[in-house]
Amino acid sequence: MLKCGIVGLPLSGKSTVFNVITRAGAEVKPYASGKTEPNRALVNVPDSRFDRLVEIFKPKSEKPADVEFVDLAGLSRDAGKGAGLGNSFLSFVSESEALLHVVRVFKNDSVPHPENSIDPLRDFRIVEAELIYRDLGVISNRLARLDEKKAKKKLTPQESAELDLLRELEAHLLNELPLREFPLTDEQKRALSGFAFLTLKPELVVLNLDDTQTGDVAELSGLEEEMTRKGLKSVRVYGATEMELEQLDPADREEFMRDLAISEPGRERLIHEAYKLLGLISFFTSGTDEVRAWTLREGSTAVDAAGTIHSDLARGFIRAQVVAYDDFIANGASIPACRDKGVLRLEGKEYIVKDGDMIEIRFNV
Ligand SMILES: Nc1nc2c(ncn2[C@@H]2O[C@H](COP(=O)(O)OP(=O)(O)O)[C@@H](O)[C@H]2O)c(=O)[nH]1
Ligand SMILES: [Mg+2]
Repeated sequence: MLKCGIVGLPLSGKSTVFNVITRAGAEVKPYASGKTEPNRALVNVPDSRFDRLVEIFKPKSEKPADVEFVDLAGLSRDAGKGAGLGNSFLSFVSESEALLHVVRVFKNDSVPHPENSIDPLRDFRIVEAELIYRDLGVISNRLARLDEKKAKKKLTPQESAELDLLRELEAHLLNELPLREFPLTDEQKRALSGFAFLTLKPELVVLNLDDTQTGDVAELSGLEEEMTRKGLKSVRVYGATEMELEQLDPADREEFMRDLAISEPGRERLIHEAYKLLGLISFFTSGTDEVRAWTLREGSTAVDAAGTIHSDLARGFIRAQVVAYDDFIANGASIPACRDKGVLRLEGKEYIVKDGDMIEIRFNV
């Protein structure tokens, strides 16, 4: 199950954004609570291709792809050094595969700001620094243990390599840079995966605006430059307004969206961006029993796809019958027509699955 954690300063609008995405109705309030247990909700990934396949096959059951969103308690200055909720909060972040970082841009005198002024760049840097401190802590614990061992006996070659790499990463973090800005090989990334470094996770910045803040927003100039420098992507959300929007009926909602010049509701925009950010693709299994969308990481093989459905399908994998959704639709949603045209293919284990593939696994166990 894919998990996306929402981080940000207290009162930046994290629960509001969570509600926009999930319609879960989590509590939203103008004061910081001492709550540590996060709000969680599963969200279906909106996909018009899936909807069309359901219309075509009229299956007995249907299941879209889903992502879990976790709304965490606010991260304050010095959390990484153990202040406030500190470590209990950070343990929830480490179980997320991607981060949505909510930054307050909106002005609202009835909502206090923990730093007492609206300054998105400063707020962004406070939270980034806390994530960096936490990763530094993880590294120094591990380095201490490796050093202790080294004092007693010789380290294995892997341990020596690990020690050297961790020292470099430590120096990098001490320059206040996240690990995602450190050049790591795929092999090194794999070796480090057990540490669940927070600053290595893909991150999407969510700019939470008032509905008066459209076009060029003066408050954003510094932060937008910083994100460009860091190669981070951002989405603009009118948190409070879009939360209300989710409660309107569709016609009113569309009018509202036109006024704000937003083409896709915040909910779908955020889910789609998170999905892209994570390098995720969908493939489909379809028939009259069930139409289902499945989530895979880009670059996964046909066997990985089989294993996502069921471990037996991966174990007894023979071949995958594949047709691209677009080809299927272009050929009148007819499998025999796809076969005649040669767009229905049989693929082996090593086939790299593409977004929108419709797949049927042939297997034998
Ligand atoms: N004006 C305005 N107020 C907002 C916006 N987003 C959140 N708020 C208000 O800010 C307060 C804190 O929001 P909440 O989502 O609970 O923040 P959290 O502490 O980060 O979870 C609430 O009173 C919200 O109604 C926004 O986009 N505009
Ligand atoms: Mg909250």
